Amino acid sequence: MHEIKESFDVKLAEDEKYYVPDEKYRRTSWIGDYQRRYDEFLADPDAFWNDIAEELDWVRHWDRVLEWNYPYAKWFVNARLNITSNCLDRHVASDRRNKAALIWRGEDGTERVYTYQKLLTEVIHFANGLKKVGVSKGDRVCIYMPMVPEQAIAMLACARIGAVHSVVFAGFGETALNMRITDAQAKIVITADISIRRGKAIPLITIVKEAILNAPSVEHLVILRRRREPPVEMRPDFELDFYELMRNGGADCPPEAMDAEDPLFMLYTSGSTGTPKGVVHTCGGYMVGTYYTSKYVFDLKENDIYWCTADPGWITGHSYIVYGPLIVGATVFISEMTLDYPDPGIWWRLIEEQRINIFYTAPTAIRTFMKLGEAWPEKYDLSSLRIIGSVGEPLNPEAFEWYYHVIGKDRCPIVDTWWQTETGMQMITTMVGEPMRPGFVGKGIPGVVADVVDKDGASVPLGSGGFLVIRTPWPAMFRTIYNNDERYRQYWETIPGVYTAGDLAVKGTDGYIMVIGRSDDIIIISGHNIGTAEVESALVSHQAVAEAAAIGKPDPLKGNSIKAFVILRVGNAPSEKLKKDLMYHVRMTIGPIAVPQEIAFVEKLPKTRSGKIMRRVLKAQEMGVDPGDISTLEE
Ligand code: 6R9
Repeated sequence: MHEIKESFDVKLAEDEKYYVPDEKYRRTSWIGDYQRRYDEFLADPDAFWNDIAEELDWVRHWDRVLEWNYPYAKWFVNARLNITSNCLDRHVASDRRNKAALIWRGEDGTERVYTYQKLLTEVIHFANGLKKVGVSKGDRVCIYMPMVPEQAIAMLACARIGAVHSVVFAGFGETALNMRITDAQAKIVITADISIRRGKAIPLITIVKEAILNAPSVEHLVILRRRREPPVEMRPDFELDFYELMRNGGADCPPEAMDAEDPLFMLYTSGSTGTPKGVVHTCGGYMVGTYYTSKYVFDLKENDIYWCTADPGWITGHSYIVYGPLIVGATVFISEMTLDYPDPGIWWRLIEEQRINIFYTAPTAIRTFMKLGEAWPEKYDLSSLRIIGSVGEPLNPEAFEWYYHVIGKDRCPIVDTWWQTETGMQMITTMVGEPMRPGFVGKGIPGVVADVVDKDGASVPLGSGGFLVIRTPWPAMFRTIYNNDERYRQYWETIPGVYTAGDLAVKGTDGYIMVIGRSDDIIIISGHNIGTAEVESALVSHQAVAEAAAIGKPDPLKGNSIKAFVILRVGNAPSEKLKKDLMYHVRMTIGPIAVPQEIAFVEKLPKTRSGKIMRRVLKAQEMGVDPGDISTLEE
């Protein structure tokens, strides 16, 4: 998997800058005293997870919390449960029955509100509809839908009957979709006729039809018909209307009693090389892990309105739009809106209108807003915000500062959460109430033993860099890679005994962890290792720069040299002088070794659809070679 290089020295400018949140955060948060909770966990991990799991509904209690047979874990051994009982029935049986579970805002301004009762009713009907067309426990169902409530309903309906969903982000093209359908041997594909982006209808159905041409496992297409005039035509028997299927499903669908270790879903994640991997998550541990983190990391309280801007097509949407927040019983806002349509104020307007309390987004969005200027957020009242979160990429100090001051108004704690598709749940962050340090994600949450190690697995001393690992199993960990257990084991065998995340990190002198980037995103110049993200962070800290990507280019003398691609902030023009300024700026920030030899000013950077810069595409372009698998590329 990840090629492990020698450990590296980092010359961090360790400025001791912290932001200390108001004392009330610690006093009122679910987590309370982080260190005390962490010590409780360390003293007895099984008891720690046991107590969290006890807060949920189970059909059968577990015999043991954990059976760890390295690298294979069984969590909540022999327990039985259904995650939708905890997302829905549990609340419907309580005071939350009439509470809004989902509030959805479409691009055209349409708003739909689902109470917990309404959501349960629709999930049950759709689940019965799926049963009627032959879907049963263990069958794989591919969901390829835009960001509409029906996407969550389809996921939950699968979970209700024990079918394994494989959600594919609706921005993927036909080859990527076909590969995911055939690898999973999906029996049903649930889709929509169109998705709507920036006021335009994008025909999803034509992509699906191409994608299933060579996918003999597919028995039916279920189509959500959004376009009324004229409605898309259906091929009899093979194609089924989403709402017709729902109407024909009965009103009674007892939740399937799943073994805690039965698969709940699979989700493909792009390896930086090679084919995408079908990451498999199971019912029990994933439920406990996403419940615990939703409640404690976001500090969700009964009356909060929570907005995560991710698409459910990514793990962030699975864990922190659909499952986690619903298990907690929260009100989740979902919006189909792109961040700058109809104008770049739209997200802030939605926060004002909806009185959002907890907001979770990605650094790439934050940097885009930085580029667009403060005037947009300043037009709106953001005073409802209590906690703001980040995920997906390193939140560089400049983006942290901007987010903290301009959006959080120096008041809201930032939870910068490090985790992965494979981890299923948030793993490292600065818990609400703890001092925050720009550039550093923080520490392992209670329940997670995170560390930075050298290539032999020895802990690096405070103040040095190495590989980010997790030392002990956690409930929401993935259990395998679908049809490729060898690839699962590689994660645990790259550095024996621990889970190697594939990220490079630095352990600060205070134990806080800074994630530098993927370990494959490292450039070795004259024997010195430089993380692309370090160079990028330095560039972005210059007032003229909005975004930057750095790559290594082979150099006969130095091994590699750095080329940087830079997007300027509005109001700055490319010039030779600015190039020199930027080079000087990197020299002063990191040192001469990290100075890009070349800088190119660009309008756009190639990104994955989840917002991660695809440096490998830039590199291939630069070298004039084939970029390999680009199915995850944005446009
Ligand atoms: C949740 C998600 C995982 C990779 C991960 C790392 C990067 C995610 C981060 C972060 C720095 C953070 N990453 N969160 N890097 N700080 N807070 O994004 O999952 O799509 O599987 O990506 O994303 O490189 O290894 P996934």
